[in-house]
Amino acid sequence: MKRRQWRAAAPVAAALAILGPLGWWWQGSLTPDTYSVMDMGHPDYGGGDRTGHAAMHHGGATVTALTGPRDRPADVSVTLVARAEQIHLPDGRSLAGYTLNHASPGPEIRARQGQLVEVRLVNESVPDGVTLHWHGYDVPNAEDGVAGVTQDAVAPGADHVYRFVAADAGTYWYHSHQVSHEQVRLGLFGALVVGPPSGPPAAVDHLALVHTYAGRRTIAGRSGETRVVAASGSTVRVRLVNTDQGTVRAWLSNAAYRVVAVDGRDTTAPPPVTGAALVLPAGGRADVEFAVPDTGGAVRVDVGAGTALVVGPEGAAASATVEPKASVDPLSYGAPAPIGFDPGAATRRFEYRIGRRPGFLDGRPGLWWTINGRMYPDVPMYMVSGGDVVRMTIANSSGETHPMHLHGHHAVVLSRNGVAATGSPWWTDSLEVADGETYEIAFLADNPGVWVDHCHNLPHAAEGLLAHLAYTGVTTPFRIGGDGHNHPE
Ligand SMILES: [Cu+2]
Repeated sequence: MKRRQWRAAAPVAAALAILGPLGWWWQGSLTPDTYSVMDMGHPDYGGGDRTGHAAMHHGGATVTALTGPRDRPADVSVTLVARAEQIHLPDGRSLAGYTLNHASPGPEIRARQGQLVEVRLVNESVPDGVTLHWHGYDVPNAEDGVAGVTQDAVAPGADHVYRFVAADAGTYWYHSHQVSHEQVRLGLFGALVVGPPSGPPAAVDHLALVHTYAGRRTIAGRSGETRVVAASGSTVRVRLVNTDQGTVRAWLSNAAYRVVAVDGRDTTAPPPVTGAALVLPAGGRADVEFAVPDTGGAVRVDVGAGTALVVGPEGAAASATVEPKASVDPLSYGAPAPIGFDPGAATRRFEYRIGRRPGFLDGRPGLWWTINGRMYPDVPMYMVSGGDVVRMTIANSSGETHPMHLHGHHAVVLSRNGVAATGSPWWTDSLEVADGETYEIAFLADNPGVWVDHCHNLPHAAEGLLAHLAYTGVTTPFRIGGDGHNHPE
């Protein structure tokens, strides 16, 4: 090649040297139109037994067999009809979104511990299809409601029946897990509250579903103040549920309060709190208990943005206080108690390290989340067997906070940034992991299936911040995309 020709060719060669690998990188990021989450990423056995792996590929159990009771009569029976239509909020606003039985939030489902809950979901007019996931409720896998993993999305005109025993008391919620980053924000959710098996309910037991509709924070669809009537001196339980994508801080004025439950689990010996707010991660719940003053005033429960409950006798006033800077720290709140297993005897140890880097996600360039240095769909498949004691380190160096949500299990927090938990056992299903934080958690693998383990800032999940926990020998016949049009995130 002559010198001049070489001069002309050099920039082309240089461009190819850059574009070639970039093209390869781009192409490698493309996900197929349809795939099974079982074929996604790479199995991680966490140092434990691998024997179930062969079973997984040679006809083990499928998630469809892991249902709640099919024959037992239902104690609580609810039909929820999903529609795409105008939401008419109690605070007078209207917006285009999704409803359940013509309302958002959808109906509150109340049950008692031990009852069989049956919910028939009918999709009348949601074009993308819908599902119901029981957030924080450790249902059998087939009832978990994740499109493409535990069922197909329910198409317009179709229905689907969920059945499960209300084994645990506490405060939970339900929401669609099909195109969830859009459907939850636009209204497809409601509360699930399970009370003790018998006995009278608390004098005042008030549900407070916090949700932001069209930029305005509400409690049960109402912005500003909502009055809750309660007699002077009475004890009140407020069940706070954060259905938003970001953290909510709640605080009380005119009363001390106790945090009596976190993520559906009662705390042990909760001390009274004053001058500190309660942090609710996205998807998280907390029950607070307090006494209405016997001097005639009311208690104000603020959830930020000027939205609050005012709890007290008719007409009683409660002046607002400024949001406290301090927060209740569940790591040291309350008194220790047995957790029922020994995290020191772990049979699997996993890492879930969240980062961020430039790359392509399904062909789209951007700054994307990584799990253990790799990007979706090249993420770990955490493999466990029934009976395993599992430890997981969740570390976040991504620059943003992530409320991490493992389906089907409650985990207990062992430590944060190397500091051991010393309070009431901190059972959680929605754990805020802030940038720079490292949590060590443990759980018992006692609910076979294929479970999503994802960020509940739902747009983050749609951007690939999700992985799965799978039991050896269990597989799913459902597929992402494809004929079922399953797009869970
Ligand atoms: Cu996130």
